[in-house]
Amino acid sequence: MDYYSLKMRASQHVGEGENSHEQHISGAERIVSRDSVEAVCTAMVRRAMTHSKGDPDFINVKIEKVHESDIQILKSLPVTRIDVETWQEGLEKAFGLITPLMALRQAQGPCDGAKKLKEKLQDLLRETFPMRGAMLYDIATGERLEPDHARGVRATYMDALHSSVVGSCKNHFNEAIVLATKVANAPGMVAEFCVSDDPNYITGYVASKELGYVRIMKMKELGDENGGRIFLFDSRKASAEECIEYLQKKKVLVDVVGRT
Ligand code: PML
Repeated sequence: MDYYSLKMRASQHVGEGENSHEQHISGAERIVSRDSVEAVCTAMVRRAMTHSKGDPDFINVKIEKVHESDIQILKSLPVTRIDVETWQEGLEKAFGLITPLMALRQAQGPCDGAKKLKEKLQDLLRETFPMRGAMLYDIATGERLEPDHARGVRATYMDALHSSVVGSCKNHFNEAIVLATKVANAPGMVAEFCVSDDPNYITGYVASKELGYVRIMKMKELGDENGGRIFLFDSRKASAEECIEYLQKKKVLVDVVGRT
């Protein structure tokens, strides 16, 4: 059976003169069978036209045929959740899960190693706020590996297997578990750290093949527009090119099992 990849992005023109630019409003992507293409396309346009960020000036929908033999099927990462009282506590939990994985990098002093890594991670997270895509950070060298630092790296060409729902609203969890599963399977990937950039969505996650998908129910203050993704990568295990090629080109369908 042949599949089709559908991608939608909508933007709005903001500013005047030299300061004018296109601002992202909404985006979505699916990989579906031929008979769902029309309905999914309609739902994507509806999503773009009804977004809380405002009316789009520009909607781009791209539809491409995908051969079944080019698709990799993955089982979703196991999901666990951590409930916290405050977003500060949530961030602490996330840092606590991720820093030991970064510590593989180099011999850190036993006392201040974890503290330094946490500070590093906090700095990196701040750097992701203005980026559209994710940061690709090499834990072996401490370097950022995105070809374009302002844009970052985007994981794309993925969907949930057997997903028949044609929703016009974004479902953060459903989209994130698919993305995180693809990312965790990329060559050389160590872990992912994600804080949503939706001001109305405060749940975030950390994920890796070893950790699974760990939902942390509060990771920022409600109303805060800042969010971002860090892909922690190990250049001793794969090349950045291989990893980026997989994230941006490989077609993946994720068999999503369970939810917490
Ligand atoms: C996003 O879509 O903005 C990121 C969502 C991250 C958390 C999803 C969840 O597990 O609820």
